[in-house]
Amino acid sequence: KLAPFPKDFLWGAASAAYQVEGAWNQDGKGPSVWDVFSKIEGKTFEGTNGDVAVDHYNRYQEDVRLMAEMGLKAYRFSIAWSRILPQGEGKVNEQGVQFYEKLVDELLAHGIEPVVTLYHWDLPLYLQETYGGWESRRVIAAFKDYCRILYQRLGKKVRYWVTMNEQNVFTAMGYRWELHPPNVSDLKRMFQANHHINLAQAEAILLFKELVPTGLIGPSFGYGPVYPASANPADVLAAENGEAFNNGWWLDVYCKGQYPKVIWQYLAEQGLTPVVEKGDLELLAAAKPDFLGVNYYHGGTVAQNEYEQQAASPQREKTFSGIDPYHIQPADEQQASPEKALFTNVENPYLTKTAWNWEIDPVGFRIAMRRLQDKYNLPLFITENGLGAIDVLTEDGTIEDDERIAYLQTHILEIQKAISDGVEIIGYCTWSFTDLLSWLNGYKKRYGLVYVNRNEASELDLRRIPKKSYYWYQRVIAANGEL
Ligand code: BGP
Repeated sequence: KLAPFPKDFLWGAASAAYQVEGAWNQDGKGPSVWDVFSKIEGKTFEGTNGDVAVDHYNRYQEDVRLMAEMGLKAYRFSIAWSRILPQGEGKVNEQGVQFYEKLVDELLAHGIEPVVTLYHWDLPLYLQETYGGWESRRVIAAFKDYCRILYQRLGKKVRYWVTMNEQNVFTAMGYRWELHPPNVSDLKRMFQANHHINLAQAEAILLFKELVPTGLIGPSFGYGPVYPASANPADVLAAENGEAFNNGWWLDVYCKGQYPKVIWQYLAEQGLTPVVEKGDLELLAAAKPDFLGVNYYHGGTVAQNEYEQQAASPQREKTFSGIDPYHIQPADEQQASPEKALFTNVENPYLTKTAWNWEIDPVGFRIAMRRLQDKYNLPLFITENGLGAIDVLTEDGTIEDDERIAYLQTHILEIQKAISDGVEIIGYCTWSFTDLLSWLNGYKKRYGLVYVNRNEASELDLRRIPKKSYYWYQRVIAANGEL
């Protein structure tokens, strides 16, 4: 028999500023790296960008009303750094701060717990252009100052805070695959920027403990368990390497304050380890998160490098639809891959896939929750999980997204199983509340419980229409997860 969900379980939904807000230059907002990157030809799906997105900035009241009607208990959103500080540092833009104050008040007035993400990838452009973004230590200090403003202004009202969203994804996409800003392919630079992001996060956590003693803070990590392709011990070892390289490289730093030795050693041999200054490791060790935010979509399967399946595995194309942000390794790039000797990514024959080629793996979700709790011993907050699909608005005005319902249902059941296994879970935010901009797939790949009418050519009325999944999730919340 399964244990019930805790009474105060936070049934939520999530979003990120650049993906929903629009209003890209309204009320004093400065440009972010995404405002520029999305306009580079060929970088985003059909040239889509977040200038308007779903205009949440101007329609937040309507959105919160829809959340309240659904019974949502928590809403995770991110703050656009360049709304608060148009240049990322220096003068505060009052109007930007006030927008988030109003949003938080609106949520609280409707009994919805705000969950604030400090950094969901939209670095102020000025910091990139002036200092070189995360490659500069100067940006660590700027991030700390930005956090201070938010802690001071929102710290009394907001209890849950997320530091970095998917550091593993945005560093790889930005510094390895040239698929995100800063549009670089340079592993040495990637590992250096990554180290600075770790330090920025540690500073943000320490400052938080000082200024918001009643709150809870942690990172949101894009976690996927790594499976061995077979019971061959060499494959099992490869899977352990995969766990350390794909996950431990960040999680060990967050939770244990140290880089995993196996990977450090391996990167050192290739001259890829970051420059670590005096005091850095002490800082990392001192900053302990209160919870671990988990974004779960899928895991990965690996084999020892020489595994014969390597030859048989279909080549992955670097197309918009085939992107797997966690472990993309287009065949042509495997040559230059630093993990080449550690493991080889292979297909998993047991799993089906979404229209975007992402594996559907609810059991992997339970494995993830158990593994993370055992390894890091922190409460978990599921900060993202959901299905990207092509949703169709029918002539009678409904959206029958049964596929999404099935996806969410199977994943929520695994949460209940994990709770029954003894894992402590604070809440679950489905990705996403409304439809929104998918970084590389524009508005075609939809995740929302609420449809937004945004079909580029013809209509841009941005009407909100609850999907079938909205009413389904409403019932789930009302029943506290008893499906
Ligand atoms: C996560 C990001 C989200 C969201 C989601 C879906 O990696 O944190 O911001 O975009 O993935 O990804 P996509 O839009 O690429 O399908």
